[in-house]
Amino acid sequence: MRVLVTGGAGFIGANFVLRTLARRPDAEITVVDKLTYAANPATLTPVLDAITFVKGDIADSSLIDELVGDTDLVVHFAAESHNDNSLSDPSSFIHTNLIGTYSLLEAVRRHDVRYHHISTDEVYGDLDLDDPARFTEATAYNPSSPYSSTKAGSDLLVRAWVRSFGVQATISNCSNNYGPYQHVEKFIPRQITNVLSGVRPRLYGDGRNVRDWIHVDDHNDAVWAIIDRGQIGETYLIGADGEVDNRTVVESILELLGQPADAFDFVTDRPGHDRRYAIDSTRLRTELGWQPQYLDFRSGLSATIDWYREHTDWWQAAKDGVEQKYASTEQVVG
Ligand code: NAD
Ligand code: TDX
Repeated sequence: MRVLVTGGAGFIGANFVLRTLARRPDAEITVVDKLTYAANPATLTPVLDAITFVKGDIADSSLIDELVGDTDLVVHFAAESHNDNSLSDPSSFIHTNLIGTYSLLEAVRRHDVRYHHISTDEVYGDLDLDDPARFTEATAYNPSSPYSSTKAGSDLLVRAWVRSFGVQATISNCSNNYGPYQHVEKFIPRQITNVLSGVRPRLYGDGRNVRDWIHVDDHNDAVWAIIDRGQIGETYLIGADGEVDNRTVVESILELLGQPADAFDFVTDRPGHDRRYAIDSTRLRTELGWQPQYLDFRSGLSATIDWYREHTDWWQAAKDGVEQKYASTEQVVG
């Protein structure tokens, strides 16, 4: 099976490529990636002989038409993915998440190619801390940020291309991923690499916002379950019952790295900061038989800390620039 992976030099896409190479010997992988600031080409260096790598923009419709015409399956990970960046400049989010997805949909439509669309639980907005509800496939879209609104828009494009043009597509909306090869701008790698660099972790607002953590390998196994056994035109929510508040995550990182659990700072809150995400993944589990393998968040976090400690070369080059950018917007408040 020929598989075109968009965004395969980023966090989840690269983990997907590495895991697919290890577990699906029938897959012939081509990666298309623009290599934005978020990509780290070093992740794929050890496997470049086993894949075809194309540097390119998913919004380049002639390049995408050529690549899609030569594949059996598109798995679309490429995106501008960081909420904080979308607040300072949304333009690249419109370009990649909306125009880029449109370009892929038109190509899979022309070539009648199977398409899986990777999306996020953030399209559903947020939940109150004391709300017993969790997101399901039936929850109404209510995105908060430029990032999540462009992801919501891209999901709606997919639904329309399925209904109007018969495109063979599935959609998955996953909760927050953690694991190796995640960019140091994101919460968990930022705090781990802060502590490893002798800098205090930074919590937005009151630190009580809740994210529903899932290991990236569990996410990617669910993606394959949907590709193999999902129903065309359907949406599946991916989550591993991993709700933890941000303060608890930071305290755990500090403890696991042998620091006092209170050695962090509160900084100015993210504008529009979503309070809580929570996924009900019953459909994926009952209809497709998927189960997460990483059941204990603290041990998954510990393994992730070990990975960052052992791979300083992978993240060090990006660290200073990320922290300079954060320093221009955030202030210590407590
Ligand atoms: P990432 O930012 O780490 O990687 C994105 C990749 O896409 C990078 O390699 C980048 O170079 C590439 N890219 C960006 N614009 C491109 C363009 N125009 N053309 C080609 N390539 C381009 O992102 P991630 O965290 O790996 O997220 C992957 C996908 O999963 C995204 O669609 C995101 O919305 C979704 N998602 C992420 C999470 C999470 O917790 N990280 C959770 C749920 C869903
Ligand atoms: O320094 C920080 N301090 C802090 O308290 C950073 C970077 C974040 N935070 C908070 C904000 C969030 O409540 O931590 C939480 C997680 O933040 P991010 O890593 O920026 O993730 P989030 O905004 O939740 O979005 C992530 O999950 C859903 C991904 O970046 C998205 O691509 C995905 O769709």
